[in-house]
Amino acid sequence: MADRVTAFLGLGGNIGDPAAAMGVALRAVDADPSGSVVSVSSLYRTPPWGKTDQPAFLNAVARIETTLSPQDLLSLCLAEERLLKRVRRERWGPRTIDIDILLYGDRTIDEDGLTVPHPRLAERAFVLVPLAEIAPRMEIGGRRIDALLRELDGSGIERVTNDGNWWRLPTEGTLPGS
Ligand code: A4P
Ligand code: MG
Repeated sequence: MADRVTAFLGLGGNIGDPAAAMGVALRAVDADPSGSVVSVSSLYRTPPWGKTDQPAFLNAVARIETTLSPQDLLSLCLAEERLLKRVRRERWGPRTIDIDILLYGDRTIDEDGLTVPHPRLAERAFVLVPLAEIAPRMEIGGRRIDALLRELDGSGIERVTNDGNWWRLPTEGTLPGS
């Protein structure tokens, strides 16, 4: 059996029912024989970053264990995105669900189509706030998360669940496309 590696996934969405879509994606990752979901952050409502004239996002971060290579983990994430009928439109624009590989063990990967750690990780409060909740002592590029967060504008980020169990329950509402 291949070694299990700890990886962190960032999930977000701002159209349809992103919480339900993220729940479906995380339950699929957990059910896959390649690994399991170890812990998930609370859900956060976050102001849009990059392209700001779009609805607020819901974001969360998950710690997983996986036997997949980084490339195969990306394929699994992209397959989940496709299943959830994400409509790919403008860069940084609205999406039903986006799943990014934030970190894969302590590996640095710079390939066509896969960059790990995620290149904009340290600039994004919508990623670092949920990441800090589940991995407060984590360092990124040799710097602690809390130090990185102090340099970012986290205003408007609002925790909307009490804990990280939201993904286990099928949420009320209609899934995009269902
Ligand atoms: N790719 C390369 N590295 C990775 C990685 N580490 N994880 C490639 C995942 N994918 C990676 O992605 C394009 C390609 O990136 C993938 O096919 C994969 O091969 P995409 O998701 O189609 O492109 P995108 O998401 O439109 O662009 P980009 O730059 O990835 O956008 P982001 O960074 O995902 O940002 N504001 C808030 N508040 N919350 C959000 O979640 N999200 C975005 C999207 C913008 N603003 C946001 C949020
Ligand atoms: Mg992306």
